[in-house]
Amino acid sequence: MSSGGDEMKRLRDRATGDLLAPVGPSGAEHLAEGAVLLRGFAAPAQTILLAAIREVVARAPFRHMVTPGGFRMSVAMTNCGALGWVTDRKGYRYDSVDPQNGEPWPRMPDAFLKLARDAASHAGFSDFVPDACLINRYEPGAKLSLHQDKNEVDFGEPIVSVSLGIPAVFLFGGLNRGDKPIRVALTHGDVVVWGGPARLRYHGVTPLEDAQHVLVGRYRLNLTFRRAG
Ligand code: MD3
Ligand code: FE
Repeated sequence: MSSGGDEMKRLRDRATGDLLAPVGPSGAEHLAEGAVLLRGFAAPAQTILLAAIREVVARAPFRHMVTPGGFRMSVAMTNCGALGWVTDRKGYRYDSVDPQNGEPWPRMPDAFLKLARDAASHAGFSDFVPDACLINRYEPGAKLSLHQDKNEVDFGEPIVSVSLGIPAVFLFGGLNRGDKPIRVALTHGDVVVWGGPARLRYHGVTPLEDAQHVLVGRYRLNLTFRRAG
């Protein structure tokens, strides 16, 4: 058992990337039915994950997509894996090619696949094989409005999310847009598995506070692993 003070210190050290602080996994937290938070689960793989993100981004650069309503998203996005999530004036969809260059998305790095599968199995989903990884990049002020993820074919499959870099406040709502969301602080290394009855809940991210992370700089990176097709 750790006191509340210890937990506050641990969160603060991880938020700033304090290399001398303990950053490893620290047990599963049950957020809601179907939603499991694995604090620090991705921290042991941080170096290889960040290198792999660089390689993906070299081939498929971050871009600010435009919603069907014509709004430029404040979050910059790219994808890897067989399918990638895209939005434009025509709508939202998964596509096997990057519309920016007409080429297939970069393949999913082995370290991504392993992390996603390990996290899903910790949360009770033993055969999760994602075919899509959406990579979101937030800078201070960027936000993601409340939405549902409904473009995937099988809602029985979970989504695994990995947070890296500066902290964010995640909004976790209900099955109706008007349901009051709970707020969850997500910081470097945190992994959440969203399955079962949590899979279709509304969620979003409040505008990011300005901060620095020693490895990632003034950004938050979020990986979401999905079985899209
Ligand atoms: C809860 N990304 O890319 S990850 C998204 O932090 C997205 O970048 C956010 O929402 C981010 O679609 C949140 C956490 C997340 C992802 C998918 C979910 C939570 C979810 C699907 C259902 C319920
Ligand atoms: Fe989402």
